Amino acid sequence: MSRRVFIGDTEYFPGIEQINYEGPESDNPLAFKAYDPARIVAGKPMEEHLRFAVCYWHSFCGGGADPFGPDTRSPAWAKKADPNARAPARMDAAFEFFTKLNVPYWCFHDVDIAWEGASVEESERNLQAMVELAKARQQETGIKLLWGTANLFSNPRYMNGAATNPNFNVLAYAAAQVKAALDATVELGGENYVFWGGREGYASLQNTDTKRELEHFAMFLEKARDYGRSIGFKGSFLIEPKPMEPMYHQYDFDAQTVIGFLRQHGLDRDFKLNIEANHATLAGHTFAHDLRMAADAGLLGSIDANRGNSQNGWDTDQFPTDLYDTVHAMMVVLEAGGLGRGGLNFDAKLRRESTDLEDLFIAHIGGMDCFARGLIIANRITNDERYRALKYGRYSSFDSGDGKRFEAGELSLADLRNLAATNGEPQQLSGKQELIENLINDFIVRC
Ligand code: XLS
Ligand code: NI
Ligand code: NI
Repeated sequence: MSRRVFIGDTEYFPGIEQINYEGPESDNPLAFKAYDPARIVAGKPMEEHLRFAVCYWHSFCGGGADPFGPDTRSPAWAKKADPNARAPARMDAAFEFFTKLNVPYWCFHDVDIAWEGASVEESERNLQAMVELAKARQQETGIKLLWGTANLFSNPRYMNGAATNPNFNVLAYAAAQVKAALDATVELGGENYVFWGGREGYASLQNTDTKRELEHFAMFLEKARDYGRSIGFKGSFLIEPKPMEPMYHQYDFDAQTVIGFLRQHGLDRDFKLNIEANHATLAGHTFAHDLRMAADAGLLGSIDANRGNSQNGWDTDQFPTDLYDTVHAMMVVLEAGGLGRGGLNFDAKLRRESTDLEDLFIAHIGGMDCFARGLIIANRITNDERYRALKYGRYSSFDSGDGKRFEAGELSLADLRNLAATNGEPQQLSGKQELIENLINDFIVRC
């Protein structure tokens, strides 16, 4: 018996059936080669490690437009002129896609699923209507919400920022949007709520009181946290760092900047980080670096999975296909004990030139397989005795004796000086970087 894989009255991806795992030998472009949801890795099923989500904005609102030309795709769900008809059609298409792809989660901004009205009340009503439809679709399909968020960067009113806008009335308007988006997230059982500070930053230091803006930002987050908790939101609030674009400088520059900010304002009990690969690279780091900094702080919340392009310096939001990158990312995730209530959201878009309906499936399948392989390989590496000895064995001088006493805070600077004088010139210990790199490549090839 074939399972019904589309929702509502229209099939938006005709000719595409349920995507299944067919194994590494399959040459079917519409099948998983590595992502086998039920396969046990490190004691739990792959789907529980990876918790994949599809993002609504790129996949169902974007059509390929760039600053030099319009959309190149016009799928059936985007063709209806009346937003009252377009928004539900888009949602049915989205839930058909999630179901056929077999992802457990989705993510959205308020304005992706509903359209802004002429007043706060009208926008709230539009959103509520679409939340009701989304709730019904979630119940029919079993697909869940990884996170919701408010778009506080597209509307021209936010050109000077939202929570950091010099105009209080804009800040209040942003708060209205966040309140409604939090209501929507809670109504849909969302596991997290995201803040990406798109225009929370500045274009010119000359006209900006950065100190005051950052204080407003912290106060705004505090009030959002209090409201979320008051309506029963139990999940994590997440900040998604990004150093620039659209602003010349954004306050949530990178993981370490955000960690410092959260701790400074006592927000680190409720807020964690949503690390996006391409944002980390824009900040001059690797994806794994920002994951590692968040994990070390105990604040790794969730991941926006994509990749940039090393030849240019902007947020290209490509689908992740670089195995080396996903292996390193999953090493951090496994060593951190997993993503908890977070997941892997494909904040990625098709290239403008990819215009077939099936391309959206192919792109996600590639990304899911890339992370599934990354997980399998990372699990083998992180359990390998040679890897562990090379990485953790380097610190063995702190495991006993004076090193251990130092870690316990028992040695003063003068004590350290005296030990140096007694022990003499330290023996050099090789970092063995090439050996560990070779080991990782051997694991990748043998997978
Ligand atoms: C943009 C961001 C955005 C957030 C959600 O660069 O990645 O899509 O994930 O607002
Ligand atoms: Ni993102
Ligand atoms: Ni991005």
